[in-house]
Amino acid sequence: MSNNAYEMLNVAEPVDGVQQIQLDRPEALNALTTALLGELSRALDVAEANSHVKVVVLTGSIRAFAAGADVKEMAERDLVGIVNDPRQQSWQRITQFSKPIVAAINGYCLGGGCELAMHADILIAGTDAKFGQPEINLGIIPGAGGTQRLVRAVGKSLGMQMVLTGQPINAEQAKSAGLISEITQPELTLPRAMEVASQIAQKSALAVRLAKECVLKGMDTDLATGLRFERHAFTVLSGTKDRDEGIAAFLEKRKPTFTGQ
Ligand code: DAK
Repeated sequence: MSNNAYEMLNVAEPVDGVQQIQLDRPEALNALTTALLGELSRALDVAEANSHVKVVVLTGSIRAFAAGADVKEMAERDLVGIVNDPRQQSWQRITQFSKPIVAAINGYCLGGGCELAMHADILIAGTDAKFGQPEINLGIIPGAGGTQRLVRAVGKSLGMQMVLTGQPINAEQAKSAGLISEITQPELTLPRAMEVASQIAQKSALAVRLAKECVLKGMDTDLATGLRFERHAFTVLSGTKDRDEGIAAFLEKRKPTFTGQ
């Protein structure tokens, strides 16, 4: 069932802990206007507060995950407009979302679209997906992390090549570089993402949240700090009912029932 509080998103009711959010601006290949990013940010606020949502699956259409920031809208923004850019808050919201996001990507995944995909925790793409940072062709550079997250994901040489030439890579290249974790037939991308999300949704929400935080923290810091962060998180989890339940279930040879306590 879809929630029509949004004009450019299809937000499904959560099913078994998984909520699907679909970018739905087909006439512009899901180009990310300020309004679309604002709706996404609002949907994530709602998902963050909803205990029935354990994992979000973010997707677009078969033709495009998202073809970037809306160039027509960007054309209207001068220097002061960019300094006061309201999109910044939406990007911040997406960055700070504490639950896992699995992206199901088909078709064009360019510019801000590629940057949005890189905000997801797990990326699954169809054979026809194209990833790129074409901003250089517009005389600009990526503005939502493309010069930073892309290089961390695919390494310096390929990242630099993509950012400086604007040329996209295909799903095979993205997989071998480590940008995505799996490739599927286009029609199977969303079902596969839902399947992965469902597996995660069955785990302890507390452990999932801290595991996500640890992995992201580790990508941002030196090894010693990351390990210290992991140690603290591990210690915190030792005081949870879910940890007792997980271990008891293993010993009793049954499936655990996690409550998020
Ligand atoms: N913006 C607006 N409209 C777009 C669009 C976009 N990025 N991409 C496609 N469209 C629209 C097209 O204009 C066209 O609409 P009509 O002209 O028919 O009204 C419709 O979608 C279908 O597109 P095409 O006719 O072009 O379809 P094709 O299959 O021929 O080509 C394409 C598909 C994806 C190769 C092509 O549309 C294309 O090159 N699109 C632009 C891709 C691009 O340059 N993306 C990067 C945009 S810059 C920031 C955060 C983020 C950013 C910046 C700052 N801050 C927080 C500061 C991000 C910047 C960017 O992403």
